[in-house]
Amino acid sequence: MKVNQVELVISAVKPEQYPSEGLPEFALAGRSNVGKSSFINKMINRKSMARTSSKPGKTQTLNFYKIEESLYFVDVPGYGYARVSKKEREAWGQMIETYFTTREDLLTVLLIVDLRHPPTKDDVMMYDFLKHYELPCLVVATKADKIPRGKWDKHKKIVKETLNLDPSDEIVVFSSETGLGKDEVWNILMKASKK
Ligand SMILES: Nc1nc2c(ncn2[C@@H]2O[C@H](COP(=O)(O)OP(=O)(O)OP(=O)(O)O)[C@@H](O)[C@H]2O)c(=O)[nH]1
Ligand SMILES: [Mg+2]
Repeated sequence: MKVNQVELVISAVKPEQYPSEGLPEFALAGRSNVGKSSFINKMINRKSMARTSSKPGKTQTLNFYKIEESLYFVDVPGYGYARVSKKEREAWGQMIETYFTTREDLLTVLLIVDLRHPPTKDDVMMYDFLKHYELPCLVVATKADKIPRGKWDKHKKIVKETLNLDPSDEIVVFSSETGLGKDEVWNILMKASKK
């Protein structure tokens, strides 16, 4: 998909603030600093529409990006960032759980993991949480540019095995640096939004 028009509609913390147009929605989930915001930027051809940072914990709210008046990407704060207080972690959990479990417009959750390393315990928990709520899921294994091409398949297999990936869930090797996997992800999302 060629993206020209993108708008940050709202940074929400509670359901009353979610957009109400009923457009198909795709949410990002993943560890803090894994590359969720960078993924969005690559998908929409913008350098810094979704704010990124080399420090974890950049994204703190549910950020609803409207794309071409036809769908939303929702950037979600990452998990597994050790330097947040217990109280903040609880608030995060509440916000995420409410969003993922009640949002009817949510079509697919894109679980972003780091292709270089086996998924963490938190990644596995997140995946199990999504399966528990029967949320359709696409795994995006990003930062592929950081390892040699010859190792991609081996690492992809480790990601699948560690998550115990359901055969019905797809996984795409991705790079926000090079754009690898971008067309494949768009194809999957377009298919999902036509169902
Ligand atoms: N080489 C490379 N670097 C990447 C890639 N994706 C993200 N990064 C870098 O990883 C860091 C974190 O990226 P973000 O997109 O801010 O990560 P995030 O998941 O949104 O982080 P939080 O908002 O803190 O949860 C930044 O320094 C990015 O430039 C990638 O595909 N390749
Ligand atoms: Mg972010």
